[in-house]
Amino acid sequence: MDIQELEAELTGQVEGAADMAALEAARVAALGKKGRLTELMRGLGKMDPAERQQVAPQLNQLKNRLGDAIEARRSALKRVELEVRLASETVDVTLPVRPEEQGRIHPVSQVIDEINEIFADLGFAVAEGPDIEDDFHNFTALNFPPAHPAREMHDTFFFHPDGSGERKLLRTHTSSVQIRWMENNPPPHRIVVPGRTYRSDSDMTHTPMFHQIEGLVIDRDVHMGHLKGVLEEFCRAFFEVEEVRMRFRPSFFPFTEPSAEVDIGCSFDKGQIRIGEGDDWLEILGCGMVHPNVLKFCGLDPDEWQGFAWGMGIDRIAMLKYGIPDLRAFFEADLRWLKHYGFMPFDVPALGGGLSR
Ligand code: 2NM
Repeated sequence: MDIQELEAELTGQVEGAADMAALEAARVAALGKKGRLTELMRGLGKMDPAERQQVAPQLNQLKNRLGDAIEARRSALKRVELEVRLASETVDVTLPVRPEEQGRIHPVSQVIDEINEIFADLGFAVAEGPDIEDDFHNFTALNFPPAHPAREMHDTFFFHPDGSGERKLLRTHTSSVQIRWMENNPPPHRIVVPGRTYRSDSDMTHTPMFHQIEGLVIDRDVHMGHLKGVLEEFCRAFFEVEEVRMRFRPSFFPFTEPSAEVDIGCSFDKGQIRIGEGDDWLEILGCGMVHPNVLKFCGLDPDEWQGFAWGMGIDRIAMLKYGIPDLRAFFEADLRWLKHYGFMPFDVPALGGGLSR
């Protein structure tokens, strides 16, 4: 048989193979054990030397060219196969999630985000610190006297003494973070500190772990007028009302002097509470001018620096704002509760257009 004719036929089969299976069949038909070219090459043995010398190189070259053609076809088919797969497996990530997203943001997380947003707008940074504290940052630097009752067992969760005899504890307020911040950053200061806090207390209205947010402003000439302005602005933004009536009652904290507790005006109407109107009062936070001893413990000269601080419970104001009746349900991880009271992940609080929309 004419070798050129054979080459045209076999190459045609290879190049015309529509898929991998057809290509493999073409390869076997040409180069397999009983393939056309293999049979021809087997025939070389029976040729006389002169003829063999002429035919053998032609068959070998044909074998090489066929091999190359098969490889070329194989990679072309592979490329097409990949393109088809990529086209059929594309995912349009811009399509909406279906069914609706299952996850919810816990009301406490949502309210922390809201408060951070309000104070970020006023130029505050958000600071965080460890839940496990030492006596100095939780008590001593905050001007708690050595025998203050709040240090004792019935309020504070203490760890067993470590090798050096030191008793670590779970922070009872986030103020320890303000101390750490003042130790490690140069004044002036403007921070808010949200976080978990712990006290050995458990009943209808107290959980042993709860959340606080505290704020701190230290500068050369800030006074209680600034404190009042900041808290008024906060209450308006947080409760999303035009005006909030506020009342400052004298109080006592070791770490502030003078100290005050703040009530906001509200009304109770058929079990519904309304913020900012009516003639009832609701206590929402404690505050005051930072005690000179606290400034000294943080290495600040009280004759040069002064400022104010405040603290409030997040869980209670989250209940208040979103009408959640039972505190203890907050930490039960009940998915039905979370689905009812939780927030959609994309409902990120933003000041433009109202915090909670
Ligand atoms: C409150 C009430 C009043 C407070 C004070 C400080 C610090 F570190 F600057 F001394 N941090 N937080 C403070 C003041 C906290 O919570 C009811």
